[in-house]
This record gives sequence, structure tokens and C-alpha cells, in this order.
Amino acid sequence: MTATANPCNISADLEKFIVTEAPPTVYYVPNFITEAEEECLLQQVYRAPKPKWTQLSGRRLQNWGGLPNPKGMLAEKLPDWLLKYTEKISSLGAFAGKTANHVLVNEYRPGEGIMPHEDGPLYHPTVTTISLGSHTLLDFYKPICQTQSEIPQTEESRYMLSLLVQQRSLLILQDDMYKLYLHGIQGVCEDILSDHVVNLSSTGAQLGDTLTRSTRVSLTIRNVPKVIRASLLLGKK
Ligand SMILES: O=C(O)CCC(=O)C(=O)O
Repeated sequence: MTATANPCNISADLEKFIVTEAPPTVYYVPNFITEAEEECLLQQVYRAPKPKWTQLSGRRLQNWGGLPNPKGMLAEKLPDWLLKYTEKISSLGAFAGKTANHVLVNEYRPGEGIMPHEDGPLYHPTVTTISLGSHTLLDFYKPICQTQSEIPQTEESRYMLSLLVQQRSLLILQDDMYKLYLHGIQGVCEDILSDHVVNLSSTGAQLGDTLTRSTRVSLTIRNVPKVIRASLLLGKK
């Protein structure tokens, strides 16, 4: 995939990867990276020193680029092995001309997942994810409707659709799929592909297939617009 001449606009190359069966806007690019790149990225992730990992319930993570917070992120330089991909994805126009400056590495073992959540206002409203090592199903949910307080709104009743996210793929979520709907991953060991998985036609997988999960590492690549320069903190101009 070539980089666009005008990185403010999403690349024309990406348009053919829009998942039209989902609300706006999902781009799903299978085999965005090669097997050799996947191997190399996994080696770099597992080369990080132990204290770089934070253990959460159901996954562990590495934070690269700084800690996003409402006052502004004290930006740290990304390592070259991540810069290669933050720059490539930014040059496709994924962040409206801005460059990604933050990467969250999540590791999920089989049976692990992440609760439905929104990524929120600390980020430019686009999330891009490269998956390594395993597929997963990313599930989307409608938000809790405040005006329907009498009807119980369970996770099940709010569930909307899923995306099959394969290893080596790139997923881009923008617009309502970023701002309105919640996303999460069920903590299961295998996935049965139902007709709720709306991007099957671009994956080569078949309706009814059972896919066994192995350890998945995701690189969640985003732009944090509000950053604090270290020089400001040190009182320099
Ligand atoms: O691993 C993924 O693909 C999802 C990660 C995620 O939702 C998050 O880090 O907020």
C-alpha cells in the first residue's frame, strides 16, 4: 500500500478496505504486514524489560509515547521499531494529517479479553490496530440509552456486531465506530463465526468456522493531540 500525497485525507488506497456492513467507519486491511514483520514486532515486544509491562485483569500492556491525561501527555520518543508503523499509518491519512504519537501494546492469552469501553476524548477520534500472533473477535455495543431507563439494558441487548481481526491485519475505526459505539473482546478460547461477524468476506474465513485463539498482541496506534513538551516543564522557552 502506497503512502498518499496528501496525508490529510484518508488514502484512496484505503477506500477499498471500508467495511460497508458496519456503521461509519471501519477499514479492515488483511495482511497489512508480512510474516517477517510480524515476527520482528513480536521479538521487539518481548524484548522490552519486565517493568515495561503492566498486568491488568484479563490482559497485560505496554505503554509507549507517554501517559495520556487531560492536562496533556508528556511525550516520549517512540522507538524506531514502532515509528516505522506509526509513520506508515499516519501517511495513509488515518489521523487527518497528524502523526500518531502513542502506542498501547496489549497481550491477551486465550481466554482473556477487554470489557466494552470507549477510547474517549484524550485521543484524536481514530484508533488503528495491528494484530500479531492470533485473530480475535472485536465486539461492538450500542451505548446505554438514558431515556429508556425502565428497560434493562444488558450487554447482550446492546450487542450490535463483531469484526474478525486476523493476525497481521490493520483495523481503523473512526466516526461513529469510534465516538458512539463501545468495543470489547470476550474472554474466550475459541470463536464461532456467526452472521454477526460483518467483515467475513474480506477475511477468507467461512460462516460457521470455529477459530481457536492463541496469544494475541495488539498494537493500538493513536494520536494524542494534547502534549506537553519537556522543555516547558523544565521552565525553558
Ligand atoms: O486489542 C485490541 O484490539 C483492543 C484494544 C483496546 O480496545 C484498547 O486498548 O483500548
